Amino acid sequence: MKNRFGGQLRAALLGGLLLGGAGLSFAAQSIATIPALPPRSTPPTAPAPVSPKPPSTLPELPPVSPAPAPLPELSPTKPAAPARPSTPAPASPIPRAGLPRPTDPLYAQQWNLRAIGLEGAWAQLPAVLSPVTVAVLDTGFIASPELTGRVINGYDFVSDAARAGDGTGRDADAAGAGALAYHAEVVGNIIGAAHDGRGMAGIAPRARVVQVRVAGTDGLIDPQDLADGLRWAAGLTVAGVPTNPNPARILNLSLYADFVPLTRCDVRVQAAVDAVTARGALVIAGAANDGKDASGYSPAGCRNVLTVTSVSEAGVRPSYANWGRAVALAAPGGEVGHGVVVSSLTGMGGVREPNGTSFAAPHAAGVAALLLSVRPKLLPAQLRSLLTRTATPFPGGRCDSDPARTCGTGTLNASAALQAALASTLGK
Ligand SMILES: [Ca+2]
Repeated sequence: MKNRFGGQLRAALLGGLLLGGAGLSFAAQSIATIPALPPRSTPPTAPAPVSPKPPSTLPELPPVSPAPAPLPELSPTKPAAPARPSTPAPASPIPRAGLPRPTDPLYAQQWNLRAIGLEGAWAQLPAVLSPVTVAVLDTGFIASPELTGRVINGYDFVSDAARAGDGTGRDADAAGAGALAYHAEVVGNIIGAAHDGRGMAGIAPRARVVQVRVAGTDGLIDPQDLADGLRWAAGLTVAGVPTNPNPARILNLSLYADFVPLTRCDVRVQAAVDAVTARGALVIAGAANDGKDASGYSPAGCRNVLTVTSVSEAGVRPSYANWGRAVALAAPGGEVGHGVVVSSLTGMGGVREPNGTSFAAPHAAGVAALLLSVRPKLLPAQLRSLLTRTATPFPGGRCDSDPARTCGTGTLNASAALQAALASTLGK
């Protein structure tokens, strides 16, 4: 097993959290001395709510019951459209307002957003969007200015006080601690950073993000903490923990469970994934960064998980990115020296450029949030189908010269996925 405190520290940190090599280079930077974002040109507004109770509680799911009614079964392997034939949509009077091209200064460097056709997706959005909540199970809550008013301090599921770094085991404060605390912040920002003329642009800039802490300060994740965090995030009951008032329909896991062999999906994680899927939440996971078959990893190798690996800007698999039949599709995760540019409070100049499948998965989570914002009743299998069948084929039809090293159906295509969703009444 891994030595978390000696010479294997780096390897341990690369374990639970799906960081690429360059992702650690900023980990030890000072928090206090680096301004996050340029000053506002308008008067400052009230500080972001950081309590577990945000001002607008808009649960997307009905109140939890001990035995939630199961949703209709859908095979993940069947295309969504034939599974439930829909009648043609009547001509819609809803104006197509669209989101304009962001003016955020980092946007020009966000090649990853262009790579998934986001401008085409944003342009298709109607004026009125359904509220969407995404849970990020990761290093915990950071009050990111990119998510002001939309980021929720969820719950701290790290049960081992020695690894939690906050003096206690599980508690109601999910605040991140330690040098890796930026990881959840960055994942959340990729999903939902505001289009506000500052910092970066996010994929779903109106989505709400619930930060659920499952990683210790060592970056490692206990499988039971992960399983309980998954259930809680989707609004299911967890013994000894108050029910989540902001249940999420999309759960982003840029991690894998430690302390278990990497040979199959851990049964505890699988049971939790199945439970939240039945509840109507889609689990999206990074494939991990060992350059290996993802099928042995939890959750990447689990049933009902949309597993996402990385591609470079050229649209091919970086050597670190896991591959194989467990992988559903690819999204930009960058590579060493050419990562994903993001806002981060503790990054140099308020910016980081990490790489890894940690940063590929939230692309799919963000696009899934856009899909739910226009089709709020889409089921996990339908979301999965929309995302995978609309993916852009890899250059030459494969992500890697080795045909065994597959990366799913292609690279995430936000514009095509949204177009397909809007062309259907599924989930309306
Ligand atoms: Ca921004």
